[in-house]
Amino acid sequence: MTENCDLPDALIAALRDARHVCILTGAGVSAESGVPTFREAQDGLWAEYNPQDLATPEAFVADPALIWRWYRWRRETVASVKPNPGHVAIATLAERVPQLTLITQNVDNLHQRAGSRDVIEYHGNIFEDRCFADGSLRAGDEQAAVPICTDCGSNLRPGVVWFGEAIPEHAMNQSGSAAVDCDVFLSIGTSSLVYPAAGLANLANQNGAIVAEINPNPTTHAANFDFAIAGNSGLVLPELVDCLAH
Ligand code: BV8
Repeated sequence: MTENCDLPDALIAALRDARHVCILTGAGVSAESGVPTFREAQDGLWAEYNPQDLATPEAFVADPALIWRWYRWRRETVASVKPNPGHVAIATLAERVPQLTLITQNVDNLHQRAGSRDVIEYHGNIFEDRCFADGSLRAGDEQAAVPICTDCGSNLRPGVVWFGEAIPEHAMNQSGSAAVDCDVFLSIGTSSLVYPAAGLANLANQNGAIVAEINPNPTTHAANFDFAIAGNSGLVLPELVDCLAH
């Protein structure tokens, strides 16, 4: 640790020398904005449901109105919060390194609202409506219990990737290329339980990148990383940007 910087010297040096930094974020980065993480128990009305059971095409087919109520509740929650210093630090970091690729598992649009550009939305975006039949982007009737595709009459669905569904091809390809090419890979605010996203850090590591995780609760992957920084992203990331500046 150098003076005024509590982060590992070797990590800061690797970031200073990096040509290409790749960042993968998960729900933990949005936690400090007040968005419950994916695995935290949901409050109130939704406490009886497991998100993993709701975020599936089968659940939607079985009860589209229930799934729309869940996503509209989540949309309201996310629309009512603001990006936190962790989101802002990632947007700032993109201006401080030659190339930064940001891959997010989050569907909440908070990185974009913090100023990040070219965000790879690995699991889609909760604010998009798509035709259930062909996946095309549509503008749904917000008052309808289950909005209908005006083109083909199918139900509309939220524009997220559900369990059992393939990652959008462009997101998959761009993320894989960035993981292979990057010099430093930061895995931030994710339990690293959901694949194929959780495999990206290992892919980067196999291709010679320095890999670090930032999470108050070390994950099962922590031992495989070069650095496991136990801390909240809203505190660690602004400090990381500050350390780089000095
Ligand atoms: C697919 C959108 C195949 C919906 C989500 C092996 C290989 C491939 C697939 C699989 C495999 N094994 C199993 C699978 C299937 C499955 C899977 O991974 N299951 C898991 C549960 C084992 N994967 C899939 O189904 C994927 N699709 O593989 O398709 C295929 C191929 C071809 C054709 C057809 C099919 C699709 C997965 C996408 C699911 N959709 N979200 C929605 O949001 O409603 S995933 C969902 O979980 C969210 O996106 C979330 O981001 C994501 C991951 O969770 P995390 O972000 O990590 O959040 P979590 O709550 O778990 O953890 C938060 C962390 O933050 C914690 O560690 C906590 O300590 C930390 N934290 C808290 N506070 C802070 C903090 N960190 C920093 N600072 C803080 N302040």
